[in-house]
Amino acid sequence: MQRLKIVFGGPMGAGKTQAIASLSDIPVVSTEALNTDLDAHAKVLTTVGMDYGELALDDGTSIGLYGTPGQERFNFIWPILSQGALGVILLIDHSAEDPIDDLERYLASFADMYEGRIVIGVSQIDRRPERPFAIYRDWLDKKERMLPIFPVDMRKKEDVLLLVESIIAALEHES
Ligand SMILES: Nc1nc2c(ncn2[C@@H]2O[C@H](COP(=O)(O)OP(=O)(O)OP(=O)(O)O)[C@@H](O)[C@H]2O)c(=O)[nH]1
Ligand SMILES: [Mg+2]
Repeated sequence: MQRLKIVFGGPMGAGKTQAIASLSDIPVVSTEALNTDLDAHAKVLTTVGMDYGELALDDGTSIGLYGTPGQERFNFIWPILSQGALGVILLIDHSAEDPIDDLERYLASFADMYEGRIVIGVSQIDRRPERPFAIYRDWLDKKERMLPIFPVDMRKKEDVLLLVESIIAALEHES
């Protein structure tokens, strides 16, 4: 059986762990610890190693879902987890102080070490509805980065699936 891998990256609180919990067919293995960096994000738990889940597609293909820790002090883990991945889903927290700065920094890190397909999901839009979604498109256009980008809520399985399918569709298109 073919074994495929998709990685979730992005800042603290964007919803990487939640995304895998929403989509996985198996109980998720996660490495969460008490968050001691409350300045970066107020949530109680944060990933300190990785999350792992699995998704079976209709054709029997099984996809391994890997979540990275968002804190930049763990950035040495990002390239290790991204090795051999079909694609990276970069999640951005729309309600963060400066989500464009997050996009710029995390995209630079992931694009630097990973040559494959990258898809962007912007979560937490409901928590900051007055901020326009167009800021991301405008920034990507300005930087001439033609990456697919979607507004998503990681608590919704169909939204996570949309991101995964966008990576798979791109691969089918390429092959
Ligand atoms: N309101 C709202 N909450 C969301 C949305 N997407 C995810 N969440 C919630 O936001 C929180 C995100 O937390 P995590 O999934 O732990 O974030 P993470 O990206 O794994 O963070 P680190 O492991 O610390 O890097 C969870 O409680 C989710 O349920 C969204 O679109 N709107
Ligand atoms: Mg996490």
